[in-house]
Amino acid sequence: MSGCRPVRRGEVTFVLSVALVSAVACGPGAAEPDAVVTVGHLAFGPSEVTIPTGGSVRWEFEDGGLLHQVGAPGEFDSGVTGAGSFTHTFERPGVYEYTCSVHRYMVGAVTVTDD
Ligand SMILES: [Cu+2]
Repeated sequence: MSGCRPVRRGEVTFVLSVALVSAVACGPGAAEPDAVVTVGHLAFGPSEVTIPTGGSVRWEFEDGGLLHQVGAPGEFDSGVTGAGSFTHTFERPGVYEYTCSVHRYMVGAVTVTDD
């Protein structure tokens, strides 16, 4: 019954494929951010967040389509948008103050700790 072996190999390959797909789905790209900031009502909420070095912040644009931008010169720039989200990973510790280029009074800060 030499036909049994190919079937077994096939099953093993299938299990490995599933494991690989799972690993990809749980990879860095799908990881939850360390902090989420809602861009709405002409403000950042919360306006200040603290994350570890290598952590990420996701800004979610939820202001009824009103255009906003999230950016710190030389650091990150979401572009002007009225929907969706923008995620940035902070590789160096420090305090990153950012604004909305459309509404300069919208200000926020990300503190990246040195842990
Ligand atoms: Cu704005």
